[in-house]
Amino acid sequence: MVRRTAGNSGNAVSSGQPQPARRPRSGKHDDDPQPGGKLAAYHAKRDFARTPEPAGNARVAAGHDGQLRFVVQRHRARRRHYDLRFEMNGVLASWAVPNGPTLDPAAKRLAVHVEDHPIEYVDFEGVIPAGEYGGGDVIVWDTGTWEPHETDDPVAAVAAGELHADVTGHKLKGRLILVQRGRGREDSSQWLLMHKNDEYAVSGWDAEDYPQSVLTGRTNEQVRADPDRIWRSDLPAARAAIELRPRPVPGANQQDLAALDDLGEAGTWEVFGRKLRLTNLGKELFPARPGETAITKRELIRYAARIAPVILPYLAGRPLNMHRFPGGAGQAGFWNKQLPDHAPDWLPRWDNPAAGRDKTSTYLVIDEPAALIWAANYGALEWHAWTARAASPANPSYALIDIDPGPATSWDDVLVLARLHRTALDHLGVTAAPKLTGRRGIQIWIPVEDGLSFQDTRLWVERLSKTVGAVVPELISWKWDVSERHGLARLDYTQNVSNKTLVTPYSPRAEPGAPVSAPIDWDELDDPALRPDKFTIRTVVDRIAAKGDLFRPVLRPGQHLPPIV
Ligand SMILES: [Mn+2]
Repeated sequence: MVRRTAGNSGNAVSSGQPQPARRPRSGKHDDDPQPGGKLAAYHAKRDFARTPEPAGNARVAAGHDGQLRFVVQRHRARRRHYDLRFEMNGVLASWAVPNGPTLDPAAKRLAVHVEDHPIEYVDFEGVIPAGEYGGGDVIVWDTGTWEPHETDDPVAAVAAGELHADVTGHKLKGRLILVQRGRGREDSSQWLLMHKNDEYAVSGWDAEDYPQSVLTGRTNEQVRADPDRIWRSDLPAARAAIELRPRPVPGANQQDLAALDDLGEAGTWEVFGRKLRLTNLGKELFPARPGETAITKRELIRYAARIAPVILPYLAGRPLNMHRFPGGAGQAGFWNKQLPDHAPDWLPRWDNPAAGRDKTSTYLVIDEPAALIWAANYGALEWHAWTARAASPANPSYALIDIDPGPATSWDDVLVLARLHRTALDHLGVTAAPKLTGRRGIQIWIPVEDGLSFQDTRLWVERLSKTVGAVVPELISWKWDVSERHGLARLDYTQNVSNKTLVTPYSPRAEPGAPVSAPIDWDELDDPALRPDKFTIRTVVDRIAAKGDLFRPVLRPGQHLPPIV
């Protein structure tokens, strides 16, 4: 029924030639930095002052393993349709498919060949304003990698009117076949899209039965209601997706907070659907910074109640190590992992099946906001959740880069190291988010794909950090022993290990003024006013209201860690 594509065009490679195992991405560095050529039609239709769509003049981040990407977007414009896009020659060749792609081998779908889109569109999800071209909502309905079948010149295959694509997506798998209708006629934009009757074929399969974004789990309706991300086309693709507008911080409401203020030294507070017995509310837990007042336990609990909905995605499902300072931050603290017997029954918890005889057996898991209030009342000034989920304790969700300053390391040195990591991660095309520790350092978290071991993340971070460290050997020591480091900084890849934790974003630190481990925008590394303990429990909620939660990129689907050579 369908002819082979290779060899139909003068540019195509003969089908008799062996196929490369993996085709290197072509056009990674566009010859034309202002891509007027390939993207002229795309640019002509859009006003980038109005639409959040990517302009496509960003540096293009390297793909993973040099594999070609594809995306299918569900787009509710004047008419609902699916946009099927294949990466080739540095752009996304695109078709609009009114009824969507299918795994049904009996179906033939109309597919209208439309203008090439920029590579950055592969990750675009959001709302195009009414009145603009394509006005409506867009989700990333499916995405993954693809390989052209029996050719290594997909551009020529498209020019010849027939493309066979082996796709590996979340929803779509197997071979998609695109054939141009009425070749040689004037209207050549109409194509047919089919699925080969291969092992992935499913009769009667309908795209509309799978309405959620594979990127964020959201439906088109949810994106329309809360279009929270846009593309910053001036940033590398791996970190160009940012909050479209500040998100409300739906913590405890004014009435709840007023009730907390009205409690005396102790009392029962009803919040987030739970009744909590609070004690010693007037106690000073954090010494004052110069010119400020000390911070009481009531103020810490108030902060926990306001930040809980923001911080919950970073804590939920993860065993929590509590750094407790019952005497306040001015006195020595200790690690408390074991949930005490007196903890109320409703507190979410996890029994570690691998716990040894004298090891912690039951951990607190902050699966609901009230659990954080309980921890704060229990004297947990710092909240350190596991890198792995309780459901899969041997598999980290994040790779962690810990820029751990030594006594001789200046803040400028820390910034130099953080910027070098930024450059390296950009180069690798890896999405990551930085945060201040609230003390002296900076950490970088990288969401990783399911199934990696701690050894995988540790070795990868070691390789990355040693590569970075080699650029500035005068700043770095690799010695274990603090006394042998001569005050130099350490890039502590060994934090990538089971049951080791780094402070959770937005956790307070047990220091005067209650600084928090605040996520930052990558650009803030260039802000001369940035300090590692700049934001406190008194200021960070307003910062989130203004800038959004800058750490959300780590909640996106995990990534394959590309080889570092
Ligand atoms: Mn569209």
